[in-house]
Amino acid sequence: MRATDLVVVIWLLMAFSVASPCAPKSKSTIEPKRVRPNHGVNKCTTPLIRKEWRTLTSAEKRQYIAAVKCLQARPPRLQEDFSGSRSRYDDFVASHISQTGYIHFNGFFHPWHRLMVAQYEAELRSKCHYNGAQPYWDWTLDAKSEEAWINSPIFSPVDGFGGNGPYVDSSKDPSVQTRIPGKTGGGCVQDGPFTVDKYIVAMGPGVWTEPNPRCLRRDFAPAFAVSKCNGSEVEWSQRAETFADFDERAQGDIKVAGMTYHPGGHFGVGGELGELANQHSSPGDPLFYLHHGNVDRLWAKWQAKDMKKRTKDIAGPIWQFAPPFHFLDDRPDTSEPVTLDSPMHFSGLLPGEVTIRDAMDTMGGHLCYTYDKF
Ligand SMILES: [Cu+2]
Repeated sequence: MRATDLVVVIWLLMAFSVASPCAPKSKSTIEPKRVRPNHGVNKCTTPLIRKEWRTLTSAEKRQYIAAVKCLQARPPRLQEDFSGSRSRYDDFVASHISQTGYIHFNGFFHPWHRLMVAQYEAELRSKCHYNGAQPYWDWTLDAKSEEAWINSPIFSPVDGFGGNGPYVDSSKDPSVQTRIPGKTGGGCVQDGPFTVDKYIVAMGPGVWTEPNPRCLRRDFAPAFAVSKCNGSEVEWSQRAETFADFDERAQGDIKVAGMTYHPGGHFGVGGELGELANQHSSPGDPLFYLHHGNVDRLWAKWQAKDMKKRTKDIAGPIWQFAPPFHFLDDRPDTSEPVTLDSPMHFSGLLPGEVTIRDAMDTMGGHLCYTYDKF
């Protein structure tokens, strides 16, 4: 076979194996309203509209949380590879854990998390009878003061995700990798729908996907959150002219001083001991999807300023911690950049292979959602 033939064959194989990240995998999961043909002429005419958590009605909030709990009760599909996974919800955690070193502090960060959240949204709908969109958490509304942060409606025990854990002194805990100033909690979540009698974090902390059942912990760091998740931080990142700059501003540094809003949301809730602060196993806290919903919204908002150009603008190294994220001496100091054709891996969470191109437009290709507000 000539090389050109081979290219065509590979292309054809890819074209037919690239399944939609949101595509139902079997008949039982088909959502009549959401299935679109996959012929390259897809028109996303009725996108799901993602809304800010506090604008949902009480009933909508409860429906969303009920759907999350439903996913936490559905059987896993990836347990053969990740023995700790006890539910379909845990499969998402396992996928993130196993991919962590390939999707943070490189060019895959924004597109990978976009598809992960879209898949989660699709499965809440197809497997758990949820008929809304994935909500997001605009933390700038809560980062106005420390009191506002602590009292955010997102932490409501009645129609939210529950609140902080009791204070645990972690100042001498050697397992803490990042010291977060002003942490206030650290123990098991005390109220709401994800207390230990209602929800078990199955894997982690960190890289482990073996069973390690335990409570969900939170460790609010309100002062830190106020300094990282405020409106001017967001505006500064929105002023970036290129994706390279935008992405660098959103991902920030690994040192506290240089952290920006993405780590801001993680550590503002997770502090030193909370699950959301764990780079690997943070999806074990259901708030992960609302935080990343907002991170995704801010990318979409930035893209919306010049759709034509910015849905094709991607940058960043293939390898984690290569420049401009060269924060560790023992990591590569050069790396090829990602391109629209770079494949993204999900450890079996998504059917087939996808590339960065599949994640560039929230209303193109296999994706069909937008946000209520930019
Ligand atoms: Cu992540």
